[in-house]
Amino acid sequence: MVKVMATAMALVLAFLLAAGVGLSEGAVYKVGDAAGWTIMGSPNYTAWALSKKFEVGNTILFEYNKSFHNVLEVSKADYRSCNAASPIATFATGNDSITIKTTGHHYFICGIPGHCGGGQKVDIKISNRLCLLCSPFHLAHRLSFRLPCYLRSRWC
Ligand SMILES: [Cu+2]
Repeated sequence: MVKVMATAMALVLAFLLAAGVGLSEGAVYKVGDAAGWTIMGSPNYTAWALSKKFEVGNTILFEYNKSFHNVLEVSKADYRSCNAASPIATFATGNDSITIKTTGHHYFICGIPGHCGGGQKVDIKISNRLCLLCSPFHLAHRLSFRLPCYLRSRWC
């Protein structure tokens, strides 16, 4: 009987973990939230990005008026200098979903002259999921504890 109970609990735990991973992997983050991807009102995309905990498999959604903006994935140097001349990738539909497949920084700017300089740029940073120190916190985060999130952001 004890063994049956243990097996049942293991199954429940496995299910919770799988559900947590699934939710995390499929998460969609709309850049700028309600404001979207714009220069109107000078949204602070740095603060926006810092308020999220991105993970591999997450989707970043850029919504904007394609007559006025676009999305360029660029190198770190081009992100810093707002150089739109040599993008890694270009998106221009006005409704671009970009799934982040690797850890590290992913830099995006608007390629319309003056917009990146005006703040229309965002750095999507994804911590290394294999960080040993943080693994227990990742797990806890999936189970919706808030404090470990804070610890994780400090250490990874
Ligand atoms: Cu723009």
